[in-house]
Amino acid sequence: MLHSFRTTLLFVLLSIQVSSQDDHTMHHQDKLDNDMQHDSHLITSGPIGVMGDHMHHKGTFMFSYRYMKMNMSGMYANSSIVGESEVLTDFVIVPSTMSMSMHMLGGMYAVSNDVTIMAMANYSTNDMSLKMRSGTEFETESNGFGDLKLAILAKLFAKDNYTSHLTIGTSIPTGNLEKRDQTPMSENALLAYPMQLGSGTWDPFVGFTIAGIESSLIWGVQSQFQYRISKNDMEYALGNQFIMTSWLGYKTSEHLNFTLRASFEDHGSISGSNPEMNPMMMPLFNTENSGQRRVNLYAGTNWLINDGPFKGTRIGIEGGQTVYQNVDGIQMNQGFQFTTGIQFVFGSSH
Ligand SMILES: [Cu+2]
Repeated sequence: MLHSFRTTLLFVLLSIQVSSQDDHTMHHQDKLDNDMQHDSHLITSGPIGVMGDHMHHKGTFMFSYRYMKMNMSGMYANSSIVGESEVLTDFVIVPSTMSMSMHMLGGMYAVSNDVTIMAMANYSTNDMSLKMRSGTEFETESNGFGDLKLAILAKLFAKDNYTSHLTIGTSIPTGNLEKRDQTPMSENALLAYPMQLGSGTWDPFVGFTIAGIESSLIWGVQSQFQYRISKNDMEYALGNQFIMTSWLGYKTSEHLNFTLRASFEDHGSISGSNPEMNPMMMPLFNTENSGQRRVNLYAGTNWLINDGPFKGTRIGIEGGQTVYQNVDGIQMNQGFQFTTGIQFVFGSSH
């Protein structure tokens, strides 16, 4: 993981050097500003499930709202399904299903043609149904604001038909780490790690995005690495995270495109542990059952408005399915997820 992070950085540094030596590309770059950035993050619009895939023209604001939902059911041990009864021989409680839904608000503002700043906030609701060894079933829920994210997007290099940028940011620990609910054991039980709303730490991240267009085809690749500097107040740190995703899309017109996307995620294990969570009680209280690698496939579509008073508006939807997962220990089986959202652009338009 660290290796791919270094490779990305090296690639980025080399690219900066190449583009600064290549003076005659400046003309192309101006053209690209007009074609691909101004109003038109739209022209290369990737899937709505990808964050920070584009930049904006100087003075432009963008406001976005997304809704994301994800379902999990059953348990995985390493890379195969494991039955509830098997889990219940080692633990008192087994989780059966979990659903997560998230409302995300985002803002972007282009300080210059080369620098866009971005902020994101989210509110999520997590529901989990669980079963006890005795056969009793119960449910827990947590909801609230998660961690805020701030980032700077800096343009790296661009040619006639593609553009790329570096993302540097941090998440801010605004999400609650002590969500509780009523269970058969306690009036006020602390919920498992995946039900908590934040990391509890300032987590810097760095990303690289390249996206382009080739007649009716749009494409893009984005990688991001997030690092946990320290443990939180509850004496643990979530794992570092590496995500790489790439997409391919087809424009049927200037107003509509269809996309396919694959993503690879590597979430590191939790280090330390919250002393209040009894690791013998249920798998998700045990930090040995954290850390996983997943591959997801997605299909999506974007509807784009290129003129009139709502110029720059985009409505997108994307659905996906986890097709491969390899988890450390025993964890929940991730299945279907989907994201839908709308983006509005306003401000400077030359
Ligand atoms: Cu934007």
